[in-house]
Amino acid sequence: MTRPPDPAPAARLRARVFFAIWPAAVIARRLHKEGERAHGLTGGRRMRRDTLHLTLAFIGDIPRERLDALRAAADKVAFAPFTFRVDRIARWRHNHIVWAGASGLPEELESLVTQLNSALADGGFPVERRNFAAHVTLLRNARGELPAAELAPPIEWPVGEFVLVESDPRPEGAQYRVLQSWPGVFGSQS
Ligand code: 2AM
Repeated sequence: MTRPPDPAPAARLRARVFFAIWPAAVIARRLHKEGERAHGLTGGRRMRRDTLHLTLAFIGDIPRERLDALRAAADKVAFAPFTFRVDRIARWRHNHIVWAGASGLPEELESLVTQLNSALADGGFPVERRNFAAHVTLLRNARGELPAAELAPPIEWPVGEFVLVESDPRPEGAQYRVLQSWPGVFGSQS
């Protein structure tokens, strides 16, 4: 018996969603290149270049009818465009992820996450209680050791917006679809 194909994400009753910042192609290329370098040492599965991102808040699986409330929560966030300096690459032993990020959490990024979490909590959405670990996953299932290293030169990532993304998990790797973006406004408090 053949199984009917899964419905397209937009036709499903539930959506797996998260807020993120998504790099422009030129930045994604550099991040991807760093992943390639690390892969030589650690092995593992490289994330596709067009899927590289930094998650600000992971919501998870929600009824699709709640998406408007999620959008309304994001509408409350005010931030000014900023540059995120990615200057570090490392591997987490506990989950075998190789990631790129920053040695310190930039104030603007922290503010964005704090505002988002607060608006999400007000909207009745689950909020991550663990400390925010700003990272772009480059490799999964990376079993070899990778000494944490500085990126020289660092990658200067201009952040002009944040996005709401729907994830469609597939055996060959998740597919992502941007549902909406919120641009930063110069002069906004962040
Ligand atoms: P990861 O790369 O560290 O796995 C889409 O799955 C995005 O949401 C990824 O950036 C992923 O982070 C993050 N994510 C997935 N599940 C999560 C969870 N339970 N808590 C926080 N972030 C999660």
